[in-house]
Amino acid sequence: MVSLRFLLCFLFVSSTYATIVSHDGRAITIDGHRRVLLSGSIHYPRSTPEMWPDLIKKGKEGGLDAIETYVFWNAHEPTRRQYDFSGKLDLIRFLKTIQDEGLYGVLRIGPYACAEWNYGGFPVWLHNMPGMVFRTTNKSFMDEMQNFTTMIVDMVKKEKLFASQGGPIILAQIENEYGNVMGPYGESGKAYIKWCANMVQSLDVGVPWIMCQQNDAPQPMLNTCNGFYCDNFVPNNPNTPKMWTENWTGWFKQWGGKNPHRTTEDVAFSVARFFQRGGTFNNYYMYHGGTNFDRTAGGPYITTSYDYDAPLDEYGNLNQPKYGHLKQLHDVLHSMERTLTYGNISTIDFGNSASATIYKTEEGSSCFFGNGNENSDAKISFQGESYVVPAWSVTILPDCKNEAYNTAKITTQTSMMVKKPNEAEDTPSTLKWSWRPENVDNFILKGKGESTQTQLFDQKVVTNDQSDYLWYMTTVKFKKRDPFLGKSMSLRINSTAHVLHAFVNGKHIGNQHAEDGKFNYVFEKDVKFKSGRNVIALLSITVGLANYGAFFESKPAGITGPIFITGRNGDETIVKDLSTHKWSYKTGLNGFENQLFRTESMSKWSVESVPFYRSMTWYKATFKAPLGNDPVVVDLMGLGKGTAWVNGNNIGRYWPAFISSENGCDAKCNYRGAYHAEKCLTNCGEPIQRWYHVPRSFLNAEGDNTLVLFEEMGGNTSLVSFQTTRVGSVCANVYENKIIELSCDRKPISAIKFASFGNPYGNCGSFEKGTCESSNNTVDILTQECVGKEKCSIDVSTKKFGAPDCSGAARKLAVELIC
Ligand SMILES: *[C@@H]1O[C@H](CO)[C@@H](O)[C@H](O)[C@H]1NC(C)=O
Ligand SMILES: *[C@@H]1O[C@H](CO)[C@@H](O)[C@H](O)[C@H]1NC(C)=O
Ligand SMILES: *[C@@H]1O[C@H](CO)[C@@H](O)[C@H](O)[C@H]1NC(C)=O
Ligand SMILES: *[C@@H]1O[C@H](CO)[C@@H](O)[C@H](O)[C@H]1NC(C)=O
Ligand SMILES: *[C@@H]1O[C@H](CO)[C@@H](O)[C@H](O)[C@H]1NC(C)=O
Ligand SMILES: *[C@@H]1O[C@H](CO)[C@@H](O)[C@H](O)[C@H]1NC(C)=O
Ligand SMILES: CC(=O)N[C@H]1CO[C@H](CO)[C@@H](O)[C@@H]1O
Repeated sequence: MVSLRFLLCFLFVSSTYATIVSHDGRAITIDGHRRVLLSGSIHYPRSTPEMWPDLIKKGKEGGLDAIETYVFWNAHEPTRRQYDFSGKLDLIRFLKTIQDEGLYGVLRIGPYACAEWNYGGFPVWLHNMPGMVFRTTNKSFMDEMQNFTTMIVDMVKKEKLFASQGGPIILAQIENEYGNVMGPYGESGKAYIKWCANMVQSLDVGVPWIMCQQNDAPQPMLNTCNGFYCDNFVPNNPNTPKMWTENWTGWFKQWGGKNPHRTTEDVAFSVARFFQRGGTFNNYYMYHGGTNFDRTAGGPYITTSYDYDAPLDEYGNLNQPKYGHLKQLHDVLHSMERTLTYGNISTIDFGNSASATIYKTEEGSSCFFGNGNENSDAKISFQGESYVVPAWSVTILPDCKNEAYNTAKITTQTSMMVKKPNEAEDTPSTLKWSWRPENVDNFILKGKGESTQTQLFDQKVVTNDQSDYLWYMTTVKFKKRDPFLGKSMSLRINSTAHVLHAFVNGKHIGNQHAEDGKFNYVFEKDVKFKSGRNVIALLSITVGLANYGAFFESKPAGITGPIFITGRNGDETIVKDLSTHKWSYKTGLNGFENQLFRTESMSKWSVESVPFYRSMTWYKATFKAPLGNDPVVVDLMGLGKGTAWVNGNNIGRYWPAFISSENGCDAKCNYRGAYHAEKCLTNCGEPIQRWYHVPRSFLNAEGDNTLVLFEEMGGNTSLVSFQTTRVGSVCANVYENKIIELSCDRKPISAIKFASFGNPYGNCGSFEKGTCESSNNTVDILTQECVGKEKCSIDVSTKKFGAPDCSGAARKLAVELIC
């Protein structure tokens, strides 16, 4: 083992040496050796280049072998043949950072990414090319896909980043989860997959290509599994190893929704079971989710935070215990690499969903005891010993005798994160604001845009997705004696606008958006029209374009109609169809065009009578960067919906006014049983996202910083404040004969809040003493060993804490310490 690792390190530093990556039916092989590979997804545009080294280093320390990323076509080619690889989009720099840490890379070029990314990663100009159909044998599509894929491969080759050239990339991916949606594409879909395979084979990258969720992946493409569990997955070829390219560590968030959590025990269970059943490559989706800055969130309605409940949180802090519990699992799996990849496999079925899997080589054996029963613990007798495997867990015994790891027994600390106020000097308790109105008069009073058509267009077609905003405007004339006038009338719009604001003759008559996961709704409001000319101005706002499903590129966005005015005259309903009226269009808003968000913007702002709850309003404030290195967030509670910038950097859309419903958070979170979307929800009755990440590199450490908000719906800026996020307290609750590491993540431990050795109960933040407890002063022992230090390692034993009589039951140490 040691010599193999040493050899690999050597290969990394001397980058002129090629690494031979191949596979057999058992595993990916690197220079002829079968490997157990643990990989984690980190998408480079969802953090900043300044954050990358720390994130990747934490991945390595967490026991990962590889970092995986998609490539985001629409970010790199926002306009056809005009490319952007700067800043967060510097793919090569990201791959070199992976290389510098000595990790492998998995490059999922796609170029379809899905990934809750705007339009799944496809540029909207591509959709707007004549006759375009995505992801099938459409020549225009294939030409563009080949052009982009080839360009990426060429860039990566030029920097010698494929393992075959001595670089870190051991695997590449083409297409993405196509098998899940391919039915509706019929025969063309099948032909398209063959074309994809041939196309990438011709690019000659020297490492294997994977196609995830693609049962018909042609050889030599490796088909792999994505999902919450992949233990039952069988590759489509005996020569393809069992690989899991997306193991969902959590789930994403949607505006108006609830915060999903996937328990640490269940993620560990799914991975251990996958390896128990012969898996050898696992990638966590996500390992660090990060942030959907700017307009990159997919959708519709996906939030700016892409935290994903991943092992590293949105800001790059360790999400404990998930990070540490998985690190221990990785260490155990790596220690068994040889038996797992070369051993003969035999299984014993104990019934009731309990089983043992034995990997046997000449040198020794390794065992997994799995219990898939969600209610009862399994008592297993094996080679003269007896073991208890808790419900919904896997025990790993690297020597088939001693339990080294159980997925349900967490011996890693739980970290409770807190937000701290900005303690920078001269920071007033509330920000001082200036403001300006967004000038909408031309549109809402005059109905004047840039182009006219006698048709309602899909928003993508008009805007090319250069903006979230599109005005649809028309005029309606009523003669004095028109039967409509004087009747109660309403404006009725069938809308697929993610958010719609409607104005009649300059008056805002309402706004609306879809709810409960639907895409469309009917907007209907009573309106008073006047005789003569009336202006109807509709502002349609996208909140992330759809990113998933067969033919998702044609899912409508904007106002596709029909639009009616209805009036009632006695029993008679009169309907006026406006759908084929002359519609005037205007993409974007003035404030965006004039770049009011730029620090150097010369526009006039007023400090007088800063308004509350005024729609279409720009706000600006200056602030000092919080001291230290802790990640910075801005609390936008009190605002409606809009966009925020810090020093001209777009930190994403915000929408704290969209409150989730009250129900669904009551059930106690039980890790036992398969994960599903309604499990372990939090934040019912609250906004899904209140805090927005401001990466340190967006801030001036010295001097002033500028926050600009564009508020669409109307909000109250009184509570807006900058804060830092860090570990506030740390808890552990472990059985005796374990060693527990406690750490405040590079900060000194300041006090012990609770400690008891015996049978304490409760959860982090609310531990209570039980009926038995050591009479030794546990708090004093821990104070001595931990307080003032950045970390301490506690041997949880009767030797240290005494031996209270807990009626024969195993003793536990519960501790909560303050950072
Ligand atoms: C596909 O691409 C070709 C360009 O070669 C185009 O002319 C054709 O209309 C496209 N659409 C369909 C549905 O085939
Ligand atoms: C992509 O297409 C452009 C023409 O639009 C061409 O100049 C370029 O060489 C193509 N790139 C690749 C890698 O095929
Ligand atoms: C593994 O199986 C092969 C083929 O059955 C056998 O020859 C070999 O001895 C086995 N190895 C061990 C360690 O049991
Ligand atoms: C408009 O929406 C209503 C309500 O959902 C629906 O019944 C009606 O069929 C829609 N009309 C069209 C033309 O889509
Ligand atoms: C704005 O919010 C603050 C803090 O919650 C509150 O005290 C104040 O009354 C609000 N202002 C208005 C006009 O509602
Ligand atoms: C207290 O702990 C010490 C070890 O530090 C041990 O020797 C002693 O027996 C313990 N006392 C009690 C009452 O448990
Ligand atoms: C392969 C797999 O498990 N796919 C699942 C991914 O998650 C979605 C949503 O939970 C399921 O519908 C899929 O079946």
